[in-house]
Amino acid sequence: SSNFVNVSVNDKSGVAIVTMQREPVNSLNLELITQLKTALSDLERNKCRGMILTSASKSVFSAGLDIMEMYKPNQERVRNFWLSLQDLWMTLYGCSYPSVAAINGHSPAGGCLLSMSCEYRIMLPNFTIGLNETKLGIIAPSWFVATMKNTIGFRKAEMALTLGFLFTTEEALKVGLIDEVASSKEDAIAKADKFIGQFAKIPPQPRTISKLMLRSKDIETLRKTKEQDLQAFLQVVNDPKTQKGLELYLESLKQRKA
Ligand code: CO8
Repeated sequence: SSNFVNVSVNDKSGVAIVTMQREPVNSLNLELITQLKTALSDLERNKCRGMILTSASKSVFSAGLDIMEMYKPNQERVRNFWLSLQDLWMTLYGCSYPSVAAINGHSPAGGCLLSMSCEYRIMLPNFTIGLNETKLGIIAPSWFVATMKNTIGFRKAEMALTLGFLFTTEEALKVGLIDEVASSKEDAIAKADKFIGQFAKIPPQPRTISKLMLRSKDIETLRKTKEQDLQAFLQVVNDPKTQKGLELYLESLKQRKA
């Protein structure tokens, strides 16, 4: 465990709960991203039996990428920020152990990406989830898009992405963006344990190979185009129009509160 990520492993089941705890909204800054990636890689090395990703917050799973990482960025840091996000996604999307998102709060944009990268999603009622990038005037990268397409299918992904649609828990269940609704965080963890428990009877290697047969193409695509993807991101981030847009969005987030 580290300051923004808590890892607790159940000695009996071998299942790890990875809790994001960067207040107030688990926005993904360089440190949270790096700590998550380290935690997931450590679990891989220690041959854990399953991983449940959740949040310490009562109302937000993750608010997505930390806008402050992209607003008037230091060039060296924003470069590392994006490379570490790519790395985190490749690690989570391709991990060998069963992965479940226990979505106990709002999960927009990057929060939705993390959720979709798991194998199973359980969400609490009255929250929202989706790739809302177009609504913010930005474009979700191709690997965000691929992840959504793989989760809910072409047609539904196209509608969701073009509209920048944020689904309520009920809508997400209907469209297949989540798999189950839980009444509380404890219930979500219990349901996640139950999902992971099903693999106790399945030989791990065939399980992993099957998972990767479905997922490795998109992972390899990013691995091969990491640098181009980075350059495309940097170009967008450094565009004055993007900076103006982020500034207005930050102001609107503050005003919503006042
Ligand atoms: N980054 C940085 N700070 C944030 C973020 C964020 N993503 N989200 C919220 N905050 C800040 C708020 O400004 C506020 O700060 P302060 O206390 O200083 O006023 C604090 O966190 C608490 O936020 P709220 O008061 O809004 O908390 P609520 O519990 O009322 O609401 C929500 C939580 C629903 C998560 C709400 O904060 C929200 O909607 N946040 C924005 C979510 C969002 O749209 N994220 C998109 C990020 S972009 C992304 O992930 C992918 C981009 C990929 C392509 C990039 C190409 C350029």
